[in-house]
Amino acid sequence: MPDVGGFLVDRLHTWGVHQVYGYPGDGINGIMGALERRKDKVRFVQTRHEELAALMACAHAKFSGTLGVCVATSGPGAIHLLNGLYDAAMDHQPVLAIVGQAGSASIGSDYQQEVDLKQLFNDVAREYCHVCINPSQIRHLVDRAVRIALAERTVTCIIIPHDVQTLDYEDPPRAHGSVFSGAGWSAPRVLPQDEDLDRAARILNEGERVAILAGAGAFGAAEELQQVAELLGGGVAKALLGRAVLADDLPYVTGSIGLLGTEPTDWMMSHCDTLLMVGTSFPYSEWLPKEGEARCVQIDIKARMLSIRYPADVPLCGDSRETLRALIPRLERKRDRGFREVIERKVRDWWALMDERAHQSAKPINPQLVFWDLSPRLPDRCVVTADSGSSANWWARDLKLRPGMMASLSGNLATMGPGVPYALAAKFVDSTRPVIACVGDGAMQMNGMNVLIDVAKYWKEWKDPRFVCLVLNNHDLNMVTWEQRVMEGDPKFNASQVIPELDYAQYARSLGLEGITMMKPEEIVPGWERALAAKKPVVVDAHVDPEVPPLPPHIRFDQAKHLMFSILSGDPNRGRVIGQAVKQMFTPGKKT
Ligand SMILES: Cc1ncc(C[n+]2csc(CCOP(=O)(O)OP(=O)(O)O)c2C)c(N)n1
Ligand SMILES: [Mg+2]
Repeated sequence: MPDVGGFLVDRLHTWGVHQVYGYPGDGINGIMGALERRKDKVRFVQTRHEELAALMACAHAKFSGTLGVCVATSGPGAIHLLNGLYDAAMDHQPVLAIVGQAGSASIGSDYQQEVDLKQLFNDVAREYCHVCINPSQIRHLVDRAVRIALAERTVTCIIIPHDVQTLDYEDPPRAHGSVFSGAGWSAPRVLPQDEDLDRAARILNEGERVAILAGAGAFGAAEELQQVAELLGGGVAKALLGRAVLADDLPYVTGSIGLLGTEPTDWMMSHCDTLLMVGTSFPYSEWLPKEGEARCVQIDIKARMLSIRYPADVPLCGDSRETLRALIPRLERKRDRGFREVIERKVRDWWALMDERAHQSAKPINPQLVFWDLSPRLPDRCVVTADSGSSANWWARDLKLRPGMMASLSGNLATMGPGVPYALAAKFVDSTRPVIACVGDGAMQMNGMNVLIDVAKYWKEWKDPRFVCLVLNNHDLNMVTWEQRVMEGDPKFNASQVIPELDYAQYARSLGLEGITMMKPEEIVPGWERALAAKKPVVVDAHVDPEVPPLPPHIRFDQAKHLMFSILSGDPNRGRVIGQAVKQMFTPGKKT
């Protein structure tokens, strides 16, 4: 019989786990030894930091649709995992964290590296977090932690004191109190009741102006969403996590929603009489129709996510694709296509406006132009990640994603630092896909630079070497600078917002990777062509203007007032801020 660590790894393998992300420490030596002896079955991927291991496990789940696993030592290692685990929990990703603990005999003695991990992980892993105190327990701990993570789409945690890891595993005896668990799970087909589908269809058929909002839960239901949008004559907006659910070249796809959203989405939400939400928990209700002004049908696989952002007349608990399939035969094709026609016109106008805004001059480069020029060059099947920061704005608005592409960011936690670890995890999931990470210089200094060390370590094993890390080099924590100006009416606080200068291209070269610097608008297109044809990973260091405002689709009066207040009350960059804001706000856009 193997020891507990060995049984753990074997059981994970039985569950279909082939790689785990992590970092060692003496609190998990028993598990590391077992992984070493089984390295042909389950690969240990060493990351630079435990937070990166957890973020990569989250991205692994996002891009593969399977379980992500991360491993860390007791105390400090376990604590480092937390941010990535919250990212997974809040974006509903199945991730298992396995952490060590002080030896069982010393627990409760304020021992070195002894942290109450059960208490610490009980929140993030609230569906399942347990300590292994008996070798026979490990079997059901693994079976339950994996099944619950997959079935509930959540984070689970197993804590193993380090002496227990090397005790001999024994199957539980046939005796009172023994537990006999088994491995294996496949997703069920979850469908609402027929009468609820009928009620939903009635509302959708009665509506005259239908808006659809799709989120990450609609992934895999593109065909059905298109059919529904066709039948109902509506438009489809996408929450950030649902960025790749439908291609942006469809004429009725209005793009993203919210502060990082588009004008056609905003118009559609404020003029619809019926809202169909599919697999989304987009949090900002102020960007949805006003309560009472639209009737709502919502589809979500998790009942707890129903009717919390907008009161749903018919909340449908079900799988997006299956539920849409069941709805389609109940829907009538709307004869009046007027709403659709306005949406399509607004979508065309919006893209023309994006084109114009991207081509406004800036100092030295308008960040939108970097994304605008990347958009038509995006390789087929690429994965595009973004970070929290202004990169998310331009990623949300200026890239036209095509069918077969994937995209993600930290949606609900909105943590800084996932852009590059997500991108590396995408390569571990499928190295034939080209990958592009779009991150700010703050996020690059926080996490991205560390991950690049791993990129340099692993890239030679990839089937396709294309991996581009775009750094928006603006010497600023720009998103927050704008939030402080617009939401609070405060001027830029240099001590908190300005970040140190660094040559990212040079840094990439020091790791044996390629570095490309974009200093002038004319360098953008040749830079992208070189980056996307490179035979090794590339860092694109784009020197972009921090004073180009990431404007919401329509800037509200109170925000504009705050902005003006901040400008007048001594923002160190007031002259240029006014210039860029005015240019962006009053770009007329081409009307079609
Ligand atoms: C871990 C964490 N710390 C702080 C924040 C708040 N925050 C959100 S965006 C941002 C600025 C990001 O700056 P940078 O990466 O340089 O991107 P930019 O907006 O300048 O393009 C900050 C500080 C956060 N979301 N997560
Ligand atoms: Mg920045």
